[in-house]
Amino acid sequence: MVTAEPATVVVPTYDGYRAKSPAACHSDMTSLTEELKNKALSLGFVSVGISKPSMLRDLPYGPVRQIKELVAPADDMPSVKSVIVMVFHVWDDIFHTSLDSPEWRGYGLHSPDEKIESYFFGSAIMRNMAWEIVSFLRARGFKSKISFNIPLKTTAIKCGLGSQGKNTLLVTPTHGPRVNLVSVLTEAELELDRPFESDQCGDCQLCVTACPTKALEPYRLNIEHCMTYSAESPDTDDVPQHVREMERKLVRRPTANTYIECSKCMDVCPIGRQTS
Ligand code: B12
Ligand code: SF4
Ligand code: SF4
Repeated sequence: MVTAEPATVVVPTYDGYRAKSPAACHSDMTSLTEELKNKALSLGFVSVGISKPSMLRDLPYGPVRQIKELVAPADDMPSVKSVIVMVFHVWDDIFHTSLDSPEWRGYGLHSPDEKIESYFFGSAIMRNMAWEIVSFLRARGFKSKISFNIPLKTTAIKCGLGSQGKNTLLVTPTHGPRVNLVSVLTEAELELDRPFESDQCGDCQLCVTACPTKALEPYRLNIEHCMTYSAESPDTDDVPQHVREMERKLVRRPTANTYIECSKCMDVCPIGRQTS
């Protein structure tokens, strides 16, 4: 009887490209995944999960008003094999601070070729941390990039990192919703995590009742009633007058071009309060 030799495949390793058996590939995949996760935790992320494009087919892609076009991982990086989501604990108001240039007027009121400077400090800090993961993967021969263009909350659920709360945010078991998210798309094949299955909210409604403008129904946000949208869109006419007034009264503005985005629906959540 003649049996076929296990197929050999070529995988990138620390010391370049060389042939490997499938068993060796599997253990390489496990050790690369472990090393990558440990690296992410040592950088300060509180958790990290992994999924792949074929498990992310039914997510809410497309435009969110004029705010953002959410795309599938393969539309952001055609050769993507694994999608990594990393969770960053936001423990200080600095992470909610937004700095816009004086020309900023709101989504949809600028042409795409206008150069407008805008920084959200939570994203800026996470982006720097996530670059370390991109460099880690690139040094091992895998094309990789940071992405904020995929729907991060629902992708995080598929990566096993938490559930979507009644505030519509990702609620993590350890830090509740008091987190920000960033993803890295990579050509590396990594071990996958299982999607998070349960709902953690139960009978709680604290975020829904705490929202100053009543922008929330359970699991649903009325975007134009959210003070974050109102603050980010100072000159649009789609925000109701009473929301605009409340936002001008309640949203703190440390300097002329900065404001601290509302985070009431994150702050009140009892989940993960001990660690947050
Ligand atoms: C657009 C956007 C906004 C918009 C619109 C928000 C929205 N909910 O869409 C505005 C400007 C209002 C906004 C506000 C805020 N945002 Co924002 N935002 C985003 C962005 C870019 C996309 C969000 C998105 O996916 N919208 C699409 C819609 C379809 O998603 P959805 O609301 O979750 O809709 C689902 C549910 O409503 C659900 N649903 C509807 N009906 C029902 C009924 C039932 C029964 C159930 C179960 C579900 C359900 O189905 C819908 C489809 O899946 C992400 C970054 C990213 N790339 O993902 C950050 C992001 C979601 N924002 C974030 C944060 C922190 C905030 C704020 C707290 C502001 C702040 N201080 O930073 C507020 C919170 C407001 C709120 N409660 O959602 C974080 C969330 C972190 C977390 N813990 O999840 C993100 C991930 C940014 C980041 N990089 O960390 N945001
Ligand atoms: S960010 Fe503020 S205004 Fe927007 S839904 Fe949360 S609590 Fe309400
Ligand atoms: S405050 Fe309550 S309802 Fe809102 S997300 Fe947290 S557990 Fe869920």
